[in-house]
Amino acid sequence: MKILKDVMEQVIKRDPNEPEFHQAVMEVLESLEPVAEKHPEWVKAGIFDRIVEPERQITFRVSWVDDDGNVQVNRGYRIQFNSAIGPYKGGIRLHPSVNASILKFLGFEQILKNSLTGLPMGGGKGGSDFDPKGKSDGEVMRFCQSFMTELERHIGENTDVPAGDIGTGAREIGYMFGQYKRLRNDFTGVLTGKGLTWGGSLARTEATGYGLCYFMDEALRAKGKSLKGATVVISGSGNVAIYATEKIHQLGGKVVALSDSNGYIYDPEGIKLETVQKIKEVERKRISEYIKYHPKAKYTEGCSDIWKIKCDIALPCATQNDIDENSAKTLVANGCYAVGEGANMPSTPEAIDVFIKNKIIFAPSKAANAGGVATSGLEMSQNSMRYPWTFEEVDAKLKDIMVEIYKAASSAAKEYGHEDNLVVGANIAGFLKVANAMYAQGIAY
Ligand code: NDP
Ligand code: 2IT
Repeated sequence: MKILKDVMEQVIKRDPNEPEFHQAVMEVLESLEPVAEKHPEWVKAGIFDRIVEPERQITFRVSWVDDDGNVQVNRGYRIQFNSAIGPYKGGIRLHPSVNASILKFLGFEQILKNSLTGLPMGGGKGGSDFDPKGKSDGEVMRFCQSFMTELERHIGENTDVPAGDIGTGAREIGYMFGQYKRLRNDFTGVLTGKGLTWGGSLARTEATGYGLCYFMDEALRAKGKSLKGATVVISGSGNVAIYATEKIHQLGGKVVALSDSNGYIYDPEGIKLETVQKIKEVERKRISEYIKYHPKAKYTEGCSDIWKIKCDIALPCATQNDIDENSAKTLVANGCYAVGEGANMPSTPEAIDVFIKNKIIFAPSKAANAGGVATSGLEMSQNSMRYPWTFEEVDAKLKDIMVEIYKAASSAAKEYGHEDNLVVGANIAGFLKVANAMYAQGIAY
């Protein structure tokens, strides 16, 4: 459709050096063609032109002093992408690869993901090219404090509520929250993923991984399949991968491989999660350590060959563009029948084509990993009420939300003529609510 092609061209022209952002926008715009045809009033009101441009993009200097007394300078970002249905909401990524392209792709995806949760949250994302790996606790603390010294003025419980992402876990959220409170003298739910004794929600730590499994459980059931007895390969060994592994095991599947950016472990008897948690959550070491505890398991340098391991279900839970066309073909050739994206945009567009053409049950990230931000939304509710729910209450709500997201995505796919295509379904279902709100609120912003 010409209008959507024009929007895409404008995006590329405006920021020619942002390939990840282009990739995310292209996929969504392609899905939205039938919506644009049905809603000429949205085309006329420039909804498509406006949704691809962040409402506000903040870049700032983060200077801090390392343990040797040297001054270090990083770049901080916050992309406040869309506030049509609620305050900006999305994680903070701390990784040396962070740049505007990556954070804009993540912020853009977050708009539709947050809409899919059914909770009132707009889309945003932030981060820095700071690498927490190998830094002391003191260095991480000083970085986080400096980062928040600037970010503080741009966020707030009704404005923008950041959370964790790659490199930002409970430790970093703690240091950032402490600094926010110090500067503002205000104890509010300005961040999610907080500690349980200071406003955090039970089950937030587990939520993304658990939610992914609840979504897959539902998607598999709809096709007469089940997680029970399934062999599962998961990439990554961070927050999402760990709790996806835990839930897969609870639901009767077997996870046989995990990775980090250096390599992967293969344990055909099933990954021993306590060992992974000790290595990753307590000691902050590399996944290669696993074979010291379980010598029958195998470690391989380099992470991309993990997709050569024969499996029924693949759950990429590390980072973007982790599964390319060749890996997708290998997975399919080895009999894999379902792929659930725990990470954001872990499959390249060519890989997605392979999955769709081969009728693989393909659960796209903005639907499948929405459990994390959904539970952040539940943390915000509990903060507003000043009343915490039990683990069981939060977990039950998370499960309901994931089932509803599956239903919304699969029925939108069917309604718009793409039955079983959850990529199209999730994009449309997420978009409709945001477009309606933008239209109702008029043109500015
Ligand atoms: P963590 O920092 O806890 O773990 C990240 C994992 O991915 C690590 O094992 C890391 O390995 C690996 N990884 C990161 N970058 C690369 C890379 N460039 N190449 C290979 N491996 C890499 O992050 P999370 O588990 O929180 O996040 C994982 C994914 O899930 C991300 O895409 C994130 O955006 C997404 N996500 C997270 C949510 C959350 O609630 N935390 C919610 C929804 C999505 P290494 O240690 O070697 O870097
Ligand atoms: O990508 C994501 O959805 C997250 N990193 C979680 C964001 C959040 O606000 O909980």
